[in-house]
Amino acid sequence: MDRIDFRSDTVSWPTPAMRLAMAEARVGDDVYGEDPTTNEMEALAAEMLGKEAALFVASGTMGNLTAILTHCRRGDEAIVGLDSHTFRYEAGGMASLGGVMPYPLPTDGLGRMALADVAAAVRVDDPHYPRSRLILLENSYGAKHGAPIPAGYFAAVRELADRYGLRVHLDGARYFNAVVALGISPKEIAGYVDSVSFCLSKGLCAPAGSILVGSAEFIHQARRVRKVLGGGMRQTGVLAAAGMVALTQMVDRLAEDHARARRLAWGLAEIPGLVLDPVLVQTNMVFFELAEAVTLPAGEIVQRLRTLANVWVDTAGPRRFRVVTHFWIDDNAVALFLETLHAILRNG
Ligand code: TLP
Repeated sequence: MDRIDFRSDTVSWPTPAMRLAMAEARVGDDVYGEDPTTNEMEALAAEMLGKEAALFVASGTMGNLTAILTHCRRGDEAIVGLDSHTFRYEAGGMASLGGVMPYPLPTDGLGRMALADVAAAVRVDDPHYPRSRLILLENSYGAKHGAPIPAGYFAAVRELADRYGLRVHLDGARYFNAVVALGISPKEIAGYVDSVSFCLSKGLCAPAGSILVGSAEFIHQARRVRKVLGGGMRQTGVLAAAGMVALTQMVDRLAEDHARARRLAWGLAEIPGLVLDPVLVQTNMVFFELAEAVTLPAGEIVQRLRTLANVWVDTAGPRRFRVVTHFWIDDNAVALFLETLHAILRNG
């Protein structure tokens, strides 16, 4: 990469193996169901998560929206974390395009809605209310330091959903980060939810795309919804070739990103003026804050890191930062970031 970019794992470039695979990809028209590489990737994704079928979509946002519009009718309600990506950062798509009403609930330190809150949010059948239809979950949970939520929570939500006749969709943008961190099979959590969408273009490094998995009937319906959203993309084999590399070569190595994020967090904790709890870092995200004594504005720190070392980080609040590790962040990048930030804070 041409910079040291910690702003997100979305910034990761395709790997050399991906570029090669893309150049040689066999392609066809995917709207006709004839793109061999896309078909191969969808079959592999479904198999990895233990679901019947899969659908390639353009982005994580499209994966979640396609799932919501497939599960819900207009006037249905989706119970969702107040700080989840789907509620906060997907432009209100479920409401604006689907007529689906979100019912946001607070989440705990790992990003879990309390089961009692979820149960209390379920509507009785009354013409005053929307119809409760869907529970939306996220794993790993971005707003809670990328926490990997253990499988037991999903088992409990499944039980609750079955009790009330609700569907469950998981925004698994970083699903493989979660399962690698938890040391479990990708089939386990997926087994408790009706659908999962996960991203190829974050830590897995593909240039674009996400995959939605679920039952054969669900994916059959989702294919129509994707078409409505303008997501019938023709020769997607070029992208799916990178996706195949992502699924076969890039999953296990996420553990390296997590270990590097932990080392980075412990390094930050040693710098005077920064506040964080490195123990919270379980996947590839590190959040930290400026101590009260620091007078330099966060925006100035961001600028100086760029100017001095071509290191790019993002703020996540007036005195808060988020840094994310990925394939293109190596130990030298971490060391340069720590050194430069230390110097900036020391010099004031
Ligand atoms: N997240 C991006 C930004 O939008 C914040 C990032 O840099 O983290 N679910 C989750 C949990 C996500 O973090 C994201 C992207 C999405 C869905 C949406 O994926 P895309 O960007 O592919 O639509």
